[in-house]
Amino acid sequence: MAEESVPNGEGAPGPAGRPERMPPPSGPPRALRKVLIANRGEIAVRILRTLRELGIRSAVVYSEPDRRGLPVLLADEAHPIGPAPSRDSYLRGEAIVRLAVEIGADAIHPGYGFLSERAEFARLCQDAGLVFIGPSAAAIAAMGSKVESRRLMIAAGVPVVPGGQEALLDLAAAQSGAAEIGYPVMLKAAAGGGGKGMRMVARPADLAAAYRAARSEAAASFGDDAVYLEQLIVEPRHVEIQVMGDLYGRVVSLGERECSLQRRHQKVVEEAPSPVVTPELRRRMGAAAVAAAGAVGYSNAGTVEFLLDAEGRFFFLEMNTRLQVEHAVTELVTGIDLVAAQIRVAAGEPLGREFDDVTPRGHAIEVRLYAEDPFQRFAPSPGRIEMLRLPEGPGIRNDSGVYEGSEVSIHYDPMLAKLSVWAADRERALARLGRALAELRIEGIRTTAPLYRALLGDADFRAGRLDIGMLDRKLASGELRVPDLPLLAAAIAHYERARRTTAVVPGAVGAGGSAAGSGRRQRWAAAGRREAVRGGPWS
Ligand code: MV4
Repeated sequence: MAEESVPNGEGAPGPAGRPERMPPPSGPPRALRKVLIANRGEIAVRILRTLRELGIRSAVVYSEPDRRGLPVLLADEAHPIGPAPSRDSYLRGEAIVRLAVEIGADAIHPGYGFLSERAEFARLCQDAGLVFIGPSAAAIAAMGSKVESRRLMIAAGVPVVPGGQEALLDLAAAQSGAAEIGYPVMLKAAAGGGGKGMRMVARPADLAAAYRAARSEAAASFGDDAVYLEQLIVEPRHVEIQVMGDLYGRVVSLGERECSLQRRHQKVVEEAPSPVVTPELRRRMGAAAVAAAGAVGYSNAGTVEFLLDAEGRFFFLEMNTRLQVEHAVTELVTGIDLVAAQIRVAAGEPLGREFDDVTPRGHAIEVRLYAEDPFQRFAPSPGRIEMLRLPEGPGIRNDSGVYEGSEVSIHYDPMLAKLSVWAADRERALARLGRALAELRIEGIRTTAPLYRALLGDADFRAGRLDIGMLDRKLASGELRVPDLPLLAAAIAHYERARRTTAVVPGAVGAGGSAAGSGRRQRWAAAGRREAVRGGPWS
């Protein structure tokens, strides 16, 4: 895979036109002895783990409700940064930079979300003499604007979705533009991505209303109401390429992640490799991602998002200029510690030999555990985690930001933990995920774990037949029934109490209930019965 911006030959130019072995922009490698993590939850814990392995001292900031959080327990130092609202705590860029200087930190790791993709924050760090563990402020800014990044990608020869290169001046421009592209089209905010200010338009009669809606949503989300047009790609997959770049102009691809399983723009399951990406397609997408990164002089970890259509065509969507939630599946199939690589390249080390020829090995699947109730339309489920048993054993990785006794507040992202599995192939990874989910128990709050148990019984998911709309369609149609086990368990318990005194033997029903002839409902009933016997709520 190892698509590189700089061939190994002497003095070959990279796509950014810079010579190989360019001197680092800020002097020789700088030893990082202490790193401040400007984040919380599982990603703060993830970064802490690598810092300790590298022998680097760690510091975290925490908000008031996070004072007993897992990062505070695990870090070498923890510093209060303000009350619950993010803007008064984790988003206080200047205060965080000041603190870092005060405590003698050499660098700041922003994690994901919060300050991670704010070019001004990267600049603030640099101006204070701190290493920002991420790309340059210029690269963040260039990829932050959709129309700007599209223009750069077209110039770099990266395939983008057919459509306009300019923000639309008015409705008339939208009408002529849409007619030229051909319906259905997509209106998108020029300033930012992530699905905000985005409107699908099926036919000319719907354009005016969609145009107005997209503009006002773009204004509300980005403070900029400019929108532009793209052709709608129908039922594509979301496949993204992990890249890593050093400060000397070398960028490599670490292969793809399949992220099509999303619920309302929230990823829920990610895997590597994609079930449909061949080595040849991996090479082409990797080369496109490396060209995309090269076009903005990218360094550090980044992700290039593509839509992949049913004919195998792929189109650049946007570049995420940070470490992503789902980086773990790439780590599992490449054996590379992405956080360690981020720290090394930020310190000025060139990418090492392990980046020379990266080929995915085996198959990894990650599910995100959200504190949301899948039985109540994914309503937030805050509270105290009364009991927590995470799965263990072969091929399992937990990235959790919580422990038994943790209070889950409503102030932040509801993602508590990620459960990842690795196995030699996809079939075995699915089996391992099933086993892991069977071991998992969380009491006190509801989580999305039952959704993943249900997905494992879905023929399309098992076959790798995915697209970006699949999960929302299946949830809406009732085809993917998230079994209402708490109700079922309560009903069975009531029934048992009411009608008899003989003890129910838990062992009488097998896990998964695979006896011939037993239908799905019976299996769930069996599971519900076991649970009712134990008396615990469902995790
Ligand atoms: C699209 C698209 C179809 N056609 N653009 C959604 C979030 C933003 N990053 C881009 N998105 C999309 N852009 C065209 N021309 C479909 C989506 C889309 C999507 C993309 C990736 C992952 C999940 C998605 C869910 C709905 C829509």
